[in-house]
Amino acid sequence: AVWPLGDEAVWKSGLRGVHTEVPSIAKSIVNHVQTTLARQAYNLDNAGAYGAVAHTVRDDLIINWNDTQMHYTRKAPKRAYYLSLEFLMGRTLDNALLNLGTKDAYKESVAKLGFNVEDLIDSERDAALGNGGLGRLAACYLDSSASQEIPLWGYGLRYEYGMFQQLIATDGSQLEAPDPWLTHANPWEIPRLDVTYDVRFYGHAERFDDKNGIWSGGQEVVAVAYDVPIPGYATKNTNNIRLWKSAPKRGFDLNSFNAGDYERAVESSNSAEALTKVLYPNDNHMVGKELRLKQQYFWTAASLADIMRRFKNTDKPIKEFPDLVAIQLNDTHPTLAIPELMRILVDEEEVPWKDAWEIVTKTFGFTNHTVLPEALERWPVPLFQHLLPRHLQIIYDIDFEFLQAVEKKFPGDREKLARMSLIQEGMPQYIRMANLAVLGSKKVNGVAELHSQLVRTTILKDFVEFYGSSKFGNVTNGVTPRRWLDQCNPDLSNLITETIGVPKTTWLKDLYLIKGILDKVDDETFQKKFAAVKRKNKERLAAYIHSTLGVTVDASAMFDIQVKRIHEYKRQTLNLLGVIHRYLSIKALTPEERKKVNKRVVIFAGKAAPGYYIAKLTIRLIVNVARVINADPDTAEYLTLLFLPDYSVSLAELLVPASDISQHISTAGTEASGTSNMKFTLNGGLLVGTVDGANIEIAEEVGEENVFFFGHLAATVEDIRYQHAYHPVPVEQKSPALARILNEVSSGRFGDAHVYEPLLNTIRQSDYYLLTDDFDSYLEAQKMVDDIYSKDPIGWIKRSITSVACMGKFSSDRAIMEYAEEYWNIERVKLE
Ligand code: B1N
Repeated sequence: AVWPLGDEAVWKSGLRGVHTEVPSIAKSIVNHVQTTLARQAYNLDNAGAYGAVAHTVRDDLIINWNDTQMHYTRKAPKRAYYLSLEFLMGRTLDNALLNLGTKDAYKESVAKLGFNVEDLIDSERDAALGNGGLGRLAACYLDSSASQEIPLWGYGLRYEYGMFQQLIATDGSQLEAPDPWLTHANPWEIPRLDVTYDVRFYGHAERFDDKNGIWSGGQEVVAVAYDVPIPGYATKNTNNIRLWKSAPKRGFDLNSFNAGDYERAVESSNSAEALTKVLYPNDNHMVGKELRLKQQYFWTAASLADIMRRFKNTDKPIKEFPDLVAIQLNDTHPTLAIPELMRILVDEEEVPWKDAWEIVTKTFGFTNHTVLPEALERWPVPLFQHLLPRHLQIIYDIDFEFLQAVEKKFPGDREKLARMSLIQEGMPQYIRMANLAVLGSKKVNGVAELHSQLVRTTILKDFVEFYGSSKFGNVTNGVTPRRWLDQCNPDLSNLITETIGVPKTTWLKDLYLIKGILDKVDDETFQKKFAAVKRKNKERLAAYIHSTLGVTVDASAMFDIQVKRIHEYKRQTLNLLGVIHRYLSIKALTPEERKKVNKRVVIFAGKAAPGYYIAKLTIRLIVNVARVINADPDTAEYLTLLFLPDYSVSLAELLVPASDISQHISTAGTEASGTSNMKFTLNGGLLVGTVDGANIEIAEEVGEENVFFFGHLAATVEDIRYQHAYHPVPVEQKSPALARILNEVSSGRFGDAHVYEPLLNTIRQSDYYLLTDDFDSYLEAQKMVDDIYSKDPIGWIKRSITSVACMGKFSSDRAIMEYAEEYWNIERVKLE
């Protein structure tokens, strides 16, 4: 190609590549201290040094980002877009250095400037733009798309406040503090103040006979783009997450300003900016707030406008849109993209309705992440009508045509029509977002085999009968082995590399290769090295616990970890009641008998949604039980219970490599997949779990004998709930052990007798999550764990090695390639 601008030689002499050598890295860091930060060696602390290093790495990322995006534009391949309201990124510096392959060079450069690179890495604040698994999955998928050279962009919101910070009050209850993560500039984003779109709310909608329409008036808000580069591992390919910030359309209302009404003038600008202020802190639970619906529309409208603009730059006819664009909906949160694309096509591009619907249904894919009824999104029609009047018309038109087709296929089945309609009848009516997402998508998938099966046979059963089963698939979740093995557990990563004789840059992108360590499962030297890595990781965690909680834990004890959002379906209470049982059992032993007890450190962490009363009570009970247990000299040597405050991605990176066992004990059929189960197993921790979500597939891979399963199966849960309702059996009869423990809590043994009654009553009364039914079986599984861990330590190490070796399937690279090949029809586009 001809050089586009000015003197080619001058341009080229100014361009440079990514920093790889110590002198140039050090020089760039000094340069950023001097100019970007306007500081000097005389007043530079760790935070300042972190800033300068981050800016140097940012430059590297931007160089690869530019080259990648230029390459994608030139090649004009089909691209995928991952629409997610959450991207739970955690820290960036360490990950960027490892993916770029420049960590050693940076370490040396930073040392030459008088700093320690690990300290700088630790001074970074997490980007916590997500609640839990769903948001972290999006982050893993972006890492995998870049690493596997798949042309994919993420689209999300640039929340000014991410997930709240969790504090624990003296009485043990959770307090929430805001997370102002952007107060110190964020070096990992590139503001694109020139990339903006106007987004309309409210106003007036007209609809014509051809089902096209006009939407006017109302309020307009501006979406401003911020780009976050996502470096692939051992490749130059660097993908993008585009996050939207809301801004007022005109700084403020000039009329009010001139009239001297300053307050009115800034009011409208405040309401525009409020849109992207804060992440909703609910996991697996819908909150029907207008502001949330506004966030969803603002984000989908801006993203689609941006996608459409990029498509139009290719000069292809609009009917070829699905040949160049695949859009994946991360749960129903972005479902408004379906009527919005219809609106753009029909109202703005003047595409006939039928053709537009064909384009839409070839473009979207929908991933469902939960079957919990309280999490399924439904919006009241009156609210929707007020905010998005044109979209409501479009939804009614889609619904009308769809119901005609259903009636044709299943004549006279009125109940079926009522169940499948986009509109749920009632006062008020509701719009069912999952139904809309199914109608508007080419394919629908769940996130683990059991979950996808439940989706097909329960919440979407009617749709499977209507469309046929080929529209409904499964893509089992995965996690990125870069962050969740190499970065968080470098010693294990190095041990794997030296053992299998394959370069790290190869096996970290083809995780099945770690099977190679299986050859050494009986090798004593290897076993010792493997065990030493685990021990060191436990000591690292023990040091953290000592420095944050002031508690000394014994790293030779078994580390038993349950970390995830606090939710009744995840049954942290089951674990806690098990701990109380353990405590009382140890206490009942003679000092001599106690010496045979398997020592345990039981660790909980996780946040409760601020409005979730029972979840908050659970935290309070854990903290107060811990107080009693940890102060008891009879049991101190054998049992420690801890609640670590403010769980985060960074804290997970410390916990995941340090578990001997971890708990994934949801009532069967409730946890769609789980992803921390994969992380813990990949790092050599064994699972105590129910036959649920991805636990099942992990057991299939590592061998059922290496997973401690317990509890009722998903198929029987419904029947048991029916029994609870119509033939209730008191706890005393079903599980005397459990009844005794509940009574101990009620008696005030752990303080605040009356406070915990509402929590205890969820178990004594309807027991929706089947704690009484699963308790005894849980204790048995835990007994197995104790026996094997204390009586057969070599056997335990072998189980652990075998587990790690068999985790190849759970790389998010495998998952992203399944989406690329089977859902998006997209190929790799490698940047040379
Ligand atoms: O998505 C993860 C799964 O591994 C987990 O099992 C699943 O619970 C989680 C509404 C959700 N499902 N639904 C949500 C989050 C926020 C929100 O506002 C629902 N999160 C999951 C990844 O597939």
